Amino acid sequence: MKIVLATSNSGKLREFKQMCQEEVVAFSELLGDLDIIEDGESFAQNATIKARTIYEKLQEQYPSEPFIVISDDSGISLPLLGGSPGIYSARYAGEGATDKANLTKLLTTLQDQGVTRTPAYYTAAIAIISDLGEYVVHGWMHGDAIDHARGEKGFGYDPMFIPTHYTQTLGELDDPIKATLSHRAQALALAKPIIQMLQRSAS
Ligand code: ITT
Repeated sequence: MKIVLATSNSGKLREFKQMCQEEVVAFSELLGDLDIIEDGESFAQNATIKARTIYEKLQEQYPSEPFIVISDDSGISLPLLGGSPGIYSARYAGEGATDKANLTKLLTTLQDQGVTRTPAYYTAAIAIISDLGEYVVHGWMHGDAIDHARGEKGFGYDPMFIPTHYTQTLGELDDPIKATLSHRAQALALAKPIIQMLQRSAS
């Protein structure tokens, strides 16, 4: 059974492909480009909206094929900023903002407040949908946000995030290290038994 990833984010796609043994396919390979309105009020709601939208489109276009759809809604939260950007991480610098613009805005926000380092955490909600139902799991990664970008690895806010127990940012640490720590990896570890159960139930 095909596992379809309901994401257009190339950074997430790369990490999911590295972390999943099974073949995962980006929804765009089956459905082309689609713009999904994420108007939920939590990571879980937005993850469900994305997975449901893709699952319904797949059912329309491939009615006799079974699919498992997984989505990821994620973001970074700073207690200093009341949890911002949180679910608005992708549009912190405005609708359609680039990763670079969002990163720059968060760096500038810290610099304007004279804060060089402050606690932060990433959250990921992964929604899983098949004809057997809908599931949502969460993962978190804690650390500190700093007021300048370091390193080119990862994506998004990674150059300003130092995981707990590390001295380097996720922009400096290699992908396999991030894959042992990340919010996405923690959520995926909970998602995998559900995906396996759905695969077993279908066969
Ligand atoms: P899809 O909805 O198509 O999956 P998106 O980029 O719009 O892609 P989200 O709405 O979940 O995804 O927004 C996630 C935001 O949080 C985005 O700005 C990312 O850069 C940031 N983010 C999430 N996980 C991250 C990670 O592991 N490293 C760095 N930034 C991350």
